[in-house]
Amino acid sequence: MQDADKNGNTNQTDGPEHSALLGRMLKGEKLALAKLVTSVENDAPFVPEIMEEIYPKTGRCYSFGVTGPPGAGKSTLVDKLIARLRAQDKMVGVIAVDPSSPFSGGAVLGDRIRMQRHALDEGVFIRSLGTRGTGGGLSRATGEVLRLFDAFGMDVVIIETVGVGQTELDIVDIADTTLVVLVPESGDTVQTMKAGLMEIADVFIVNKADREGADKMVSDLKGMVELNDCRETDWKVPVLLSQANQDQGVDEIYKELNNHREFLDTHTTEGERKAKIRRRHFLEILGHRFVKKVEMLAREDERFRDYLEEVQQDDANPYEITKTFFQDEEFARKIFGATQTKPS
Ligand SMILES: Nc1nc2c(ncn2[C@@H]2O[C@H](COP(=O)(O)OP(=O)(O)OP(=O)(O)O)[C@@H](O)[C@H]2O)c(=O)[nH]1
Ligand SMILES: [Mg+2]
Repeated sequence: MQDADKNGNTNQTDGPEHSALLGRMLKGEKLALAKLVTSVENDAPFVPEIMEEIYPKTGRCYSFGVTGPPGAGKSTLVDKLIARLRAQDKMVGVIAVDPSSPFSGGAVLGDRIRMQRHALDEGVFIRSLGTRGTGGGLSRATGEVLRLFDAFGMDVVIIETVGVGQTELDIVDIADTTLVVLVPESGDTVQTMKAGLMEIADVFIVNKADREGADKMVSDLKGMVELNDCRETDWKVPVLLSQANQDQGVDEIYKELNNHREFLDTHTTEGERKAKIRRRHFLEILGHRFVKKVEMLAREDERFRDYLEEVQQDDANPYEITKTFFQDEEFARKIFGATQTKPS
């Protein structure tokens, strides 16, 4: 494990180097952007400082998530959508999130991402994110990469996530609009994930229209959407049929994306929406910092080790020990107080 910094704080010696990197990124250098994405992924100690600095430059791009079971055709669809965005001269960033893969960076780009034809396009930046280094904080990392892309000047950021499960639900929460891509074979998924899907989908897509059962799937979903009352919004969730590999039905999907974006702009005030996002960011950052501090204590603090010893005893009660810990002023100071927490 790489522990560049004992305090979970900025490592001073990194200072000039990472601000130079940031400067280069803000000037539009993709290599610098790529390096910063890697830092976010590895949760490098200077990341909070970078984020603080770029935050005022964020909030301009539009983002949408594309989620659905493995092999549904998400990347194929994303590839076609990139082409439409490029035709409008939009600068596009893609984050391909794979909660099941430890790999990141270039490692899985070959197989899973069918967007290579855009890889050499100056106006497209594609990056995959695996779980490695993020320490379970894939959702945090995705949000931070999105903000880096935003500050870099991307007009649109696409977040592709494999699967339909809790991690994906967290991740799609980050995007403005969520497309859920299903295939005629997804019947079981739809049944088990019904409530979850209804909550997250702004647009349903039944891809692989060439397969048997596609029309039935569309009408089933339409029925479910009609009956759905778990969302407080006037947005009517469209259910669209596509055959992404033949570029069929993609224009309609692109149109609905724009409709939803317009809906967001007109139905929630920008201020309201951003206030909500900032509130979520704050809680996320706070939680993450807290966890890092506790991890640091567990590694390095003698007295904290006493707690760890104690909790391992046969008759120990972790709840009771947690209560004692929260009342321990020395640790309150170490966690919330001055930034320098020298191991005792
Ligand atoms: N028959 C058929 N095949 C399609 C269609 N769209 C995509 N495919 C194929 O389905 C396979 C999987 O497509 P991908 O775009 O990689 O699917 P994905 O959802 O991104 O897959 P993962 O990222 O691995 O979860 C590829 O072989 C595509 O060519 C379609 O409409 N019909
Ligand atoms: Mg894919």
